[in-house]
Amino acid sequence: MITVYSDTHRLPAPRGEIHGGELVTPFESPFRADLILEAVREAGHGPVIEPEELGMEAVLAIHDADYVRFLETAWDRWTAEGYAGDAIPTCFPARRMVQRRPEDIDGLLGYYAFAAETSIAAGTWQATLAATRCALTGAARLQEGERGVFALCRPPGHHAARDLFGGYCYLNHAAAAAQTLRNAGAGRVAVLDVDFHHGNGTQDIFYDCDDVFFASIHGDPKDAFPHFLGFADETGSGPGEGSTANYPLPPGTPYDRWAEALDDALTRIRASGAETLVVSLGVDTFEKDPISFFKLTSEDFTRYGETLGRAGLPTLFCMEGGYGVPEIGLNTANVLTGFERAA
Ligand code: Q9C
Ligand code: ZN
Repeated sequence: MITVYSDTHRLPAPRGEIHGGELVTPFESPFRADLILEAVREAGHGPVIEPEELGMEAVLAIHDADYVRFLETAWDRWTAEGYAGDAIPTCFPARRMVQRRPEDIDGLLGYYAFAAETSIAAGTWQATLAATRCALTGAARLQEGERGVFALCRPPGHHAARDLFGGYCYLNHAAAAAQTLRNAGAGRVAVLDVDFHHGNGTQDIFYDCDDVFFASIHGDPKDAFPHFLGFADETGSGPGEGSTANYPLPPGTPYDRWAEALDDALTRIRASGAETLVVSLGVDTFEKDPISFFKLTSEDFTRYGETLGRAGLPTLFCMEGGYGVPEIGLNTANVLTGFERAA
């Protein structure tokens, strides 16, 4: 399987993440992509290709233009204030406050963030744009007839909404690819989000849209990030009513229970008439993931890769989460290997 990857992910990234009241080394670190690249190479998933230098059209199709300009300029504006650390949002437009775009960088950070663990640093913009280009290049290969492509996106994307960053995400790579495939006449497109966390950004982008079906299997938001979206009664709105399916699952969920949700999601995706599949592939469902609570084993990733292969759709995998342990490489490669075996 072709892997799309850019070294740009390595540019100076946030040094700290607020976690348990401390500023710790971010869980979302360059080391993740190194492990994953090494494992997919070892499993024979090549060639590894560079993303194309694409324009901004696909990004602006799913993100607000002022938000994109903010992301592009935030670090320079932050350092111009004389601040020495990462750009971290600290004040948010909460209930009963005015939802008006501020002028200053501290205000803008809070306006465009939905969580404070995700800071902005020197290379954040370049890295996230390169990650979107990995997904878009993968989408182009799919249109040329590839059966499956892996976009090794870093930082991840599925928490980024039209005009919000957070959950280690700034631009939504899977959503940009899905919209691009849709515009290119791919028929209906489905996004299946198997990251441990709910794909709140992707859901938000397609919530009122009936030609992109969105399904997410994730830790119940009553116990897990992003806390404020991803409940089972969120099913879409307007023309998109019925085009969103959420499967919130409790702490300790083992593979069998998780796989039942996957089967149901795939049944819904088939019924939607989707002709192309974009998978938001997070491997933080692993039993040893440091910030999650499902119990999948490394073999389970192969098993569900096979299930995805049997679904029979051209499939673009976009890397999302998975943290802390060396197995994130193997688990990712296992999904792709299972897919290719069954496809
Ligand atoms: N202090 C993705 O997997 N923080 N994002 C959780 C830990 C945010 C995960 C709380 C987790 C975001 C793409
Ligand atoms: Zn996640």
